Amino acid sequence: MRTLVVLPTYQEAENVAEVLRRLHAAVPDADVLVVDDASPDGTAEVAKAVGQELGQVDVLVRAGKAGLGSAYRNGFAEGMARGYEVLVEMDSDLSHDPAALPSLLAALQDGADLAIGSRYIPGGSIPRWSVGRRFLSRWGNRYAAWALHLGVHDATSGFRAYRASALAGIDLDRVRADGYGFQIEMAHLVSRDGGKVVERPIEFIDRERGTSKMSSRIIFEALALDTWWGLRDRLVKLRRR
Ligand SMILES: Nc1nc2c(ncn2[C@@H]2O[C@H](COP(=O)(O)OP(=O)(O)OP(=O)(O)O)[C@@H](O)[C@H]2O)c(=O)[nH]1
Ligand SMILES: [Mg+2]
Repeated sequence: MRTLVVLPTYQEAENVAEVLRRLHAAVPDADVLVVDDASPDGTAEVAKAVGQELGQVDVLVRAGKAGLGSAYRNGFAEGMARGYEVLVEMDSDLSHDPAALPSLLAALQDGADLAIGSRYIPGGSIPRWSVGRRFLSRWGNRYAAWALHLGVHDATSGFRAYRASALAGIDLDRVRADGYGFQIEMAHLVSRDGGKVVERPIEFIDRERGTSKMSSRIIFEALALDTWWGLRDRLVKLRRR
């Protein structure tokens, strides 16, 4: 299946070269689209230079920092227009090991529409997270699964592969959420449309270099949106009765 890995970057000059090299080694047939938001640290230049050397790497530079969800919406639209059959989401801070990507792609070959790299199924792990962060992520996920009737243990994971045909039914311009909320919203939309969502275990490595762009705003956005979508779904069902 023709595969495009969409790699959003903001201030990842220290990580992007290694991510691209490891991706190339793990999935030599896949193409890569780096979506960089004009990172002041020169991430795009590093990506272009390594891309020249490896091949199959395009770099889309946007005007300024517009958020993770927006970068994926852009990258997916571009990939669909170019006719890719599979679109992959992955962080570019080495938290997601490219070596795990073949197992996600194999799940799509086996018929899944969305394969999520999961920390919360047997075999999955987050070795270096603090108790506080673990708690927030685990319970945030439990809440999202409950509010949205999602049969998924790790709906906030940003390491995943989509079948393009499953994305085609989703109006990406109407997907509004940005961080964790974006991941939850996309899983919700694929499964609501009858898509088959599966999870495969991953080990999530905490970033070693560069700085986090995660904020409390992103966490509250996700919790508020889960609640709103859950209530909306229930209202729609009630009205249909
Ligand atoms: N293009 C683009 N990429 C972004 C933006 N915000 C974050 N990213 C990228 O999205 C990925 C995830 O962001 P992180 O800052 O690592 O967020 P996180 O993984 O939840 O937090 P950490 O635990 O600190 O790594 C990274 O590859 C970032 O470079 C943005 O506004 N635009
Ligand atoms: Mg990260």
